[in-house]
Amino acid sequence: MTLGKSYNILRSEIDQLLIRKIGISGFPATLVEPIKYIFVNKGKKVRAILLAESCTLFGIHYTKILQIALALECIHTYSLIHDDLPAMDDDDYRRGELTLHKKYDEATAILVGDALISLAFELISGEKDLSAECRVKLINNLALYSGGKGMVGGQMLDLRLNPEEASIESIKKMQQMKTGDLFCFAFTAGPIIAGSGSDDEEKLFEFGKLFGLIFQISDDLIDVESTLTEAGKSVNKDQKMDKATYVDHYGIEEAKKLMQNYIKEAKVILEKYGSKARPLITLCESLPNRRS
Ligand code: GRG
Repeated sequence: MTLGKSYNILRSEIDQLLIRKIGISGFPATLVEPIKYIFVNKGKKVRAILLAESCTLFGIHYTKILQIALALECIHTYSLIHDDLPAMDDDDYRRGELTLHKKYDEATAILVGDALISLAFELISGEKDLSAECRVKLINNLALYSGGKGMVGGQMLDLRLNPEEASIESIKKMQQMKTGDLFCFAFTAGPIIAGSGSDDEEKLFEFGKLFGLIFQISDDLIDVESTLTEAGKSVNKDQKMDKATYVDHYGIEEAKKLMQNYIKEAKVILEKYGSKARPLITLCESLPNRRS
């Protein structure tokens, strides 16, 4: 994924803002330290970048939306912390280091996740540069996209989906909720902050859904291709855990074709934004080649 140096400043500013905010949050040191451990200099911060690019479409500079972008990364990070817990995926490593519950303990991991959820809503509600109406809309969207109707609901469907019986419609729905909905928040934030109207919101919502599917397929492909054995057979974590994925359902080559079709569809949606959409198009096109 082309998320190289051009976005390093944004990533670093998100990290610095988090450090400042938790420094004055009144959180005990026993929360501050693990939050920094899992967040600072970790992860691609792709959702923050996409939110910034959604704002670019409407001529809004990223420095104006840092607090909203940080809120989104807080929600995403909480989801990964909780996803790694023994009751869910039971993972030992995340972002190249020990998962939070392995580095600290399960109670800390649960509470850090909880604190990040509340912090996200505190950040948006406290963004004084945005109108009250805009803040409420963003808060409402983040609650919907990250909650039972969105990411959390998708995670629940995922836990219960039987890969042997799962239809492609049920896999698509689960992936869109689990992974796609946070992207939808990122992409619809631009038109909401710009106050550009429901047509742009709807278009970028559709774009977010497609981006989520492309991202998820590329994620599945990273999993499968990084675990291919010499005999050409793959047993990855999702298969071991009986998870339903696109790649499992279609096979590697068909999944790749599907991903290219989604990219074409996604690019059509961006046509109306002309050259301002170039960075988003480049990001989309780079997804099939990403390795992390
Ligand atoms: C536990 C409430 C709850 C939700 C978990 C998103 C999620 C829902 C679980 C993660 C499972 C997973 C690996 C999904 C694939 C797509 C995805 C979200 C990958 C990780 O996102 P990246 O690549 O991670 O943006 P970084 O570390 O770069 O932030």
